[in-house]
Amino acid sequence: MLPLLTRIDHVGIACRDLDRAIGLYQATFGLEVVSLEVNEEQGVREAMLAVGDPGGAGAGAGAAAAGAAGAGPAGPGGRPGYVQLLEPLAPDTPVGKFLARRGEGIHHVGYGVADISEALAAIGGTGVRLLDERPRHGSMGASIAFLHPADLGGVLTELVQFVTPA
Ligand code: CMX
Ligand code: CO
Repeated sequence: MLPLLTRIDHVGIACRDLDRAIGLYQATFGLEVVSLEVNEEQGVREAMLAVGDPGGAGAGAGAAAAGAAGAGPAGPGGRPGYVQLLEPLAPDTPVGKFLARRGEGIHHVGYGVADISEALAAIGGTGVRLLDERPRHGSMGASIAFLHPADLGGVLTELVQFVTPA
């Protein structure tokens, strides 16, 4: 069996105050925000901060896009790793419930896959429960899907297929 996971894409971190968390990661590590989005479907306001060179000259969203297109010294697939900071839009959302139950901290790990539909079919065949039967819309235009933490040693796991801009 081929390895389905191509790389570690991001670590998802639940926080109560996104702006404060961004400030902490900037002040402590000098990381830069390359994407700031609201994802209503996932119930979050979120920031992606690139770890490593986001793809060459300059920084910011443009550099991240260049990295995503394969122009920079990023990982396989041309995308750097990220810290994903997640603030819930409401208490009754995955991150809102997580904060109430466990407090701030690591919420999930996102792994790169080459073909998310194929990966879901293969993983579903192992008996691990899919939280998403079909891919959903994730940050920076990616296709994402989640796997149940109870079947993966308590780790909420996300698959990420980054769609290279045309
Ligand atoms: N990691 C590990 N375990 C988790 C978890 C997490 N992030 N979130 C919840 N759980 C556990 C709880 O601890 C609890 O376990 P116990 O019953 O053993 O105590 C159990 O799951 C149920 O907890 P819950 O609060 O009732 O949560 P739900 O069952 O309603 O939902 C989950 C849990 C994982 C199915 C839901 O959060 C989900 O569908 N997540 C996927 C979507 C998501 O997280 N989106 C936000 C991120 C978006 C992005 O990355 O772009
Ligand atoms: Co994520």
